Amino acid sequence: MFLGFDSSTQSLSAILIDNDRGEIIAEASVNFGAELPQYKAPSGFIPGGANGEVHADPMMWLEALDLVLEKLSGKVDLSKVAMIAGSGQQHGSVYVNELFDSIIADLDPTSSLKAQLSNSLTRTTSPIWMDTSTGSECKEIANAMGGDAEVCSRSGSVAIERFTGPQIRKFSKQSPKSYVATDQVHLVSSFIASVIAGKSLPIDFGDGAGMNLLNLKHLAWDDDLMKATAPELSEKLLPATSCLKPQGTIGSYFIEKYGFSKSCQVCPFTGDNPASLVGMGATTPGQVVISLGTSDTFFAAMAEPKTDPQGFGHVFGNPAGGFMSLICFRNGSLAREALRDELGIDWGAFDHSALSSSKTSAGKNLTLPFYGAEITPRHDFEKPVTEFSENPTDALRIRSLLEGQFLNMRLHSQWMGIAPQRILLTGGASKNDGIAQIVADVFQAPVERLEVANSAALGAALIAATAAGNDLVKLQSVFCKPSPNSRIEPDTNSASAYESALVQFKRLLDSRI
Ligand code: ADP
Ligand code: XUL
Repeated sequence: MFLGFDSSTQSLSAILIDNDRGEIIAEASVNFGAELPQYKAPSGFIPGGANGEVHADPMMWLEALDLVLEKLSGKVDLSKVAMIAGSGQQHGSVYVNELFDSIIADLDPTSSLKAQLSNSLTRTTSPIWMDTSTGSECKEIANAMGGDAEVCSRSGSVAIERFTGPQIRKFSKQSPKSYVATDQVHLVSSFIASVIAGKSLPIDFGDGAGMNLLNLKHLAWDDDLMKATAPELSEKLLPATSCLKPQGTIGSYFIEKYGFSKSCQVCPFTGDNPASLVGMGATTPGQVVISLGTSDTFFAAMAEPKTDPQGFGHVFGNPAGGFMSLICFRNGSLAREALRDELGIDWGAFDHSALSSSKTSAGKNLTLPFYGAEITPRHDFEKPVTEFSENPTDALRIRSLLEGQFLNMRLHSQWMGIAPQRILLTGGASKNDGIAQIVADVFQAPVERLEVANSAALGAALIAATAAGNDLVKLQSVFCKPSPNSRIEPDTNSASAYESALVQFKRLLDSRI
């Protein structure tokens, strides 16, 4: 059996698969806001950060790891797990001191991870992907490198606020003593993987490419980028590797406490988007995935790295080899939730009744769908900007917000030059047929959902199975099946309405940024 974890923005989930039976054996999940309210992070991050800072508490992730394993070991015998892999929300960084490695090597199963690891950090909270506070550090890194084009050609992205390099730079400037005391900088993914393995594990190529530090040509940390980022950074990073390379066996804490076998191995964890690419069965070029999670992302596998001339898109490592392109939109589920809450309705009403009753207004009313700072395009919006040609009823506001989100996605993915033949939809909001219909109509392509909703955790389980010698293509043909009757065809009658809406959307956007 193979176990995959996904430590995302709002939850930690695990999926256990049995390869011989071609089945998911068990799933478990911990929602940070609902189940760990003591961290005062209802959406997984600490609200109210100053100047665009968005941090989360790594102890919350560790407490969730104990909790998810408690749930899972109550359901199944974990001694049959041969390999573990996982994924984490990308870009977030954890700063550990020189005690970390010795603590994780010798964890006491009668105590908790949180109790034993609370003294192992040099920075008590972790900046996560929603953080937009490092504008000046991005400029400094780009200047030191001779411009953004150079940063992009080496790392696959221009220097971006949420990426780990600029975040490390900010920490090294603001808290130089704590930075010097930092023994290693981990990503969310490598931090959790290390705790499970009982030793510090390297960062993988998929997630490492989200740091502005990995040279994509050499698949190794880039000396000049490290120097431009922070002093002695090379000493604080293990050499990057593939998430398909097992790194040794699981720590004794997990054997004794949750019943894993001594021979269970652990792979380096990857990012949630690369893992999702695997879990959606989209690791070969030609398919587009749209993930509607806390962030909305648009991604596709590609053979050669192709960079976004506007600087919003990114190139990450594809766990199956090669690369993937990705665009991330910060105002995803949280923007949809904000309107849903303002209107005081549930998801059912938001999706079904509102969208079916407003069909004739497709593309007629514009919304720039941003409730806060956006990263694609980069701008500090405060609230949505609207331009309605009709009376803004609740139903029209919902339709227009969603159309705005997908028009913005269509506009900013044009550089990839992909005319999607089929869009694979995943993430929390993907189960809604009304939302899926708007995706199909705006892109004029059929939309499919897979049987398994949590594509990142499933992808991680498939990575574990592949690392143990199984064939990924075969695994994907078994585990990544479209859910029956989930296909939504585009309404071709709306094609021209959305062509002109795209032009109008761009005009409105350009007038505000
Ligand atoms: P992440 O992996 O980023 O933590 P998920 O893919 O689990 O996120 O999605 C979580 C989000 O999905 C929540 O913010 C919630 O608003 C949204 N969500 C959950 N259920 C629905 C639904 N039925 N319709 C629309 N959105 C939903
Ligand atoms: C990708 C990004 C987000 C996070 C959280 O660049 O910032 O999608 O991975 O899911």
